[in-house]
Amino acid sequence: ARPVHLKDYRPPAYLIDRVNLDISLEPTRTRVHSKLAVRANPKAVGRREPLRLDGEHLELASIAIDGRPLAKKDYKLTDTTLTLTKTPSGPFTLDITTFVNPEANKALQGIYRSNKVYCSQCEAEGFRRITYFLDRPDVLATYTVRLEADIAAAPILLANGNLLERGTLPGGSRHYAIWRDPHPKPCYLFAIVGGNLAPISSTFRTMSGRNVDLAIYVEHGKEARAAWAMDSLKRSMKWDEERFGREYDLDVFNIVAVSDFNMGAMENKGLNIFNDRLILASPETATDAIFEAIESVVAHEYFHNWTGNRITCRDWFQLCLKEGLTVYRDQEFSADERSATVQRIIDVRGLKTHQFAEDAGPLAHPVRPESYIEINNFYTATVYEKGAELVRMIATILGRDGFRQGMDLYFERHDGDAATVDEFVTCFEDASGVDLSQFKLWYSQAGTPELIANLRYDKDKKVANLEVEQILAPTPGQPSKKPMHIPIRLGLLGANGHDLDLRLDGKPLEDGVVSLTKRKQTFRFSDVPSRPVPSLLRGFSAPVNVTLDLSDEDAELLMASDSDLFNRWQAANTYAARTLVESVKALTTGKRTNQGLRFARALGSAVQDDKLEPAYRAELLKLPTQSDIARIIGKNVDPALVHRAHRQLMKLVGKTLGPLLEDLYRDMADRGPFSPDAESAGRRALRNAALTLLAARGTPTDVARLAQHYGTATNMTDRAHALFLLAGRGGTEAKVALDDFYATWEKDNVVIDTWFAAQAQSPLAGTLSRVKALIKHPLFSLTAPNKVRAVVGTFAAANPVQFNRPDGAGYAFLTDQVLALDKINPQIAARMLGTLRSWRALESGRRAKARKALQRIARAKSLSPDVQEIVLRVLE
Ligand code: HT7
Ligand code: ZN
Repeated sequence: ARPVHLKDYRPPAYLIDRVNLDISLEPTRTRVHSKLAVRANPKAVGRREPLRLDGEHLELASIAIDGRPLAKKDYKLTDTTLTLTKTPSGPFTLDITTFVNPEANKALQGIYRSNKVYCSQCEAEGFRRITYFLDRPDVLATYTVRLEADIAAAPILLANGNLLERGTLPGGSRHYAIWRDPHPKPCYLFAIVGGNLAPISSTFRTMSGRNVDLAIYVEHGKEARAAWAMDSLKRSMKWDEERFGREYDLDVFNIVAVSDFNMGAMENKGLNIFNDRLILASPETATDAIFEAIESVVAHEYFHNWTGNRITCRDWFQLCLKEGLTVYRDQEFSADERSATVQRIIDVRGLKTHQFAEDAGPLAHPVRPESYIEINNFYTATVYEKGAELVRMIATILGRDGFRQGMDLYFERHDGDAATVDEFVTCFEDASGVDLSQFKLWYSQAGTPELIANLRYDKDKKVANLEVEQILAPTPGQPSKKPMHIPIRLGLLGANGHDLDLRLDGKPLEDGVVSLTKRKQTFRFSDVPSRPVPSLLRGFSAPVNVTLDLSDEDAELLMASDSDLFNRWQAANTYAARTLVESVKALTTGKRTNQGLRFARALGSAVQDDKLEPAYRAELLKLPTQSDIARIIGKNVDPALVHRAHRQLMKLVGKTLGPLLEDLYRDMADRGPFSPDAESAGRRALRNAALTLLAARGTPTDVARLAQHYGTATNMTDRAHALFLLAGRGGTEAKVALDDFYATWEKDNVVIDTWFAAQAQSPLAGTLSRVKALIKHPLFSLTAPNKVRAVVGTFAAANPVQFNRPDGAGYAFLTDQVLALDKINPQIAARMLGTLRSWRALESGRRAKARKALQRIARAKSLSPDVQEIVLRVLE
């Protein structure tokens, strides 16, 4: 497969204004008849080209232009295209009939069957697996869709838009439904569903007074578990009206939950399709983290209606235009619905673990990539999460009102367009008058900038000079980089821990934001009464790493009293990371360090403050992960030593803060019936964080507490938390809990994934053998992405010590799975392979074994473009 380049973009030579589809659903031979209204694109005049349509895995039955059937000589067919050599010069109608096989479709792109339900997934390029089409996002058409199926197999028939008509066909065993979507859309937003599903229904009254019928379709018997998703949907609709002035635009909004799905969910116009694990929730079956994820993903897909659907992307290089912006919107929604600080901590933690790691390795790419072989490989943390950070930085630079004016202009100017990132940024420039040309480098330059900061205090002049240098390390294909525009929100703390008034170059700095635009720049603060402690990058105002040489005392001051609670947490997290990196060094050299004890005590003082909300205190108690420490160490990493250092520090914190943790464990117990609200979830989170550290001490009392926590849990949050900890310890208690969990949930396709994952994540020596047994388990299947993620994904991405076994058996196992998966579902295979991206940072022994595993994949015959692209980039 050849790469596609952004610089080669050309508008389409033809446009398709209207699409009429008639789809007759059959398990192995579904007939798709499409009628397209085609015309030459006035923006591409002079380019008289043959009409070349995309199509893959299709059986072509017939083609006609303006009702006249085409002979074989009038078109050319390849595995991926259908080219019409002669087309009329004016507008014409193109009729095409194809057949597809949903039952055999295990790649889960196009029309497939999940648990007997017919469903579709078209983003990014799945529509070409349904019919021949111009499968690109800048071809926008209105769709009318007639679906036909067996009534018994598919009593529910859904498509995008509003329902026009439905009825039973002569004979009585089949029926049909006709749906019409009046909003022009690219084909990647097309969707259908046919199946035997149960709805829960509700209505929403929009701000202009229209009633919208809402429904969520799930497996029969699981309707009650969709209530939280419905509640989240209604809150999202309201929030988008209030915060962005965006109203929903159809008479119905449907969501369907299916079991087999390549990603989390899909924003098809008026018919969102979801992975069922992100819809179904009850206190007994779902953790607080899942409740939270459901709320944010339901909101995300809904918000796409304006950012993605009504304004879509010109080409796939502009993916962050819809994804980064929509992630920003869903993060803001969650911040408003829950604790804004805790939400920011969770988002930044995720950004660092996933995106910073991506940026530091061979898969680093700009937020707006310049080329790709397989676009599915670019649905990444960089496009999504870093993309959201870029939008947030624009908001930081322009302020809340300036940002809203820019967004309003974007909606007004581009509604109905297939737009670009440049056009988006121009709206903010035009609305505010601020020049964002240097800022735009964030879209084209990959890598995480490193800020080296230094504060010099002149006590005679009462001046604090903050010198900041930005270092932009090379990334694949980008050896040198230009300085970026980096907004830094900051504060200066006096000796008592209070914020000092900021005067930058003699003028008050009201919002506390400075712009770093040069490679090295000094910010001069005047009237500073005593040597201050800088609190940099408040609220994580830019996705960068900061190096600031703080003494332990300064770090402790920030941890105890920074008025910016995000930075208070950041100080604790940085202190923990520094302590862990030092103890890994100590383990390597055999020297001892006392840093752990000092950190533990400082942490205790910070957590003790009961004016802080429980969810926030829980975040303070969570140490950086082992993969965070590996990323910070950066080279010659021995994951076994990182694991040991991590365990030691957990144990030390558990021992040092024992009485405090025991108090928290007791005081934070649920008081009334379960509620998924943020406050109650925060109390459970704090209690479970205390339990984790207490369990790390490993005394018989601690183990008994853990087993009891499992046995007496009244909700899945507590039960799953204990299950993971027990599975990580092993022994009789683990076996009892795992057996009990299995016996309770073996019939539940969603919940049982927790049982798989808890075992795959165990750091115990026997885990690889267990994982090999799990993939043979009757409930496991390589064709079910959720199962693959629960076992293979958890093992490779969340079990650093066992995946990175020194004998390389973890890598060999992953290789076997990737090669097997590639024949079934290349998208998932490529994702699994991505877990090896940090192999070059490993110590030499493991590095050699990982390289061998990667080379085995690279040598394999007939790899998919998905896996081929990842293996080549990772090995490069
Ligand atoms: N826009 C969607 C991204 C997507 C996807 C979803 C399901 C299966 C395959 C997919 N490929 C791309 C989801 C989103 O970001 O909202
Ligand atoms: Zn999205």
